Amino acid sequence: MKGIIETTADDIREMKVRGAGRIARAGADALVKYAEEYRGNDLNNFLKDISAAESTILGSRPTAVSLWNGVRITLRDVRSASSFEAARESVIRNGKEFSESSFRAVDEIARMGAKRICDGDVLLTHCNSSTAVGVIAEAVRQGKDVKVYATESRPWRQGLLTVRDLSEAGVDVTLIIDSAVRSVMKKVDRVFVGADTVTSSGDLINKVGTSQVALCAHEARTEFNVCAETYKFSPRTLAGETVAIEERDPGEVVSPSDIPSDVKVFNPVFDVTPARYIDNIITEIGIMSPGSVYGVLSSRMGASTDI
Ligand code: RI2
Repeated sequence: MKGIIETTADDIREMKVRGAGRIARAGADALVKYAEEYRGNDLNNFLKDISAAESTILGSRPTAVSLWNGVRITLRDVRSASSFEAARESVIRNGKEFSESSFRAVDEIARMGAKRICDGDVLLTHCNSSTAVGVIAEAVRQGKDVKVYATESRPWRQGLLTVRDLSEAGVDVTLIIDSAVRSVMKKVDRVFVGADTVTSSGDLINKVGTSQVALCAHEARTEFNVCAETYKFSPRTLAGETVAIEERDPGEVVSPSDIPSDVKVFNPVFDVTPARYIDNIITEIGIMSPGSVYGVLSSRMGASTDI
């Protein structure tokens, strides 16, 4: 039987658990459970095992830095611990703290982001971001009358989750296919999307199609907002790394029997929206321009590795 680490990595890889925030919490929670249930009391063995667990979790999906930050924060004190018990305690404490602060960040973003929505606004969102949905739901909870277009988001159709979430929150929501974005954009006042990763130069990596939504918004002079907890900011890009864009199985797009055998299928999961198409990044520490991401990352990296 697989243990909590392998099961969690499989669930993330197979998208049974999905969404950048959720996978980060799942990774942290799995490490907490692993530490709680660890049998043994030797520090060196624990460090070896927790490193293997870290690699397994991080090997599940490559793009969302939230997962990397969640794991890194959970394990930030483990390698400097002076005893097995201190090491184990640090994983449990830091992992729990990360998950709790992640939920708090989503709530704070909902509160701040909702202020940017005006009564009567027409909004658009892409894919299924719990953070962006939280902002819209909070505005409606405050009594604002809004209409929302939600994209289907092929191939996984996460838009169906979004319309269900918004409908349950009492929002007037219309589902559109991804290629209808430009057709409706002139009617839209504001776009709200989530984030998998935000780079040090303020570029956004989010569900494939986000960059097309941003281009359409730019053309129509519609405000484009990114809802992102700061653990979606990538310290790795500050150090020069580029973000790997996950490619998934062609079978997610089309059944092989429906196309000639010589046809290739390209299935990238995310794309890059350049900072110049982004008006606001709504975070739990405030609403900022993409140009401010560098400062947040560098000040935090300077003081500590805590994001
Ligand atoms: P929250 C999702 O990725 C989408 O790209 C979404 O915008 C992003 O995570 C953020 O989601 P996927 O797991 O953290 O569906 O805001 O590939 O829920």
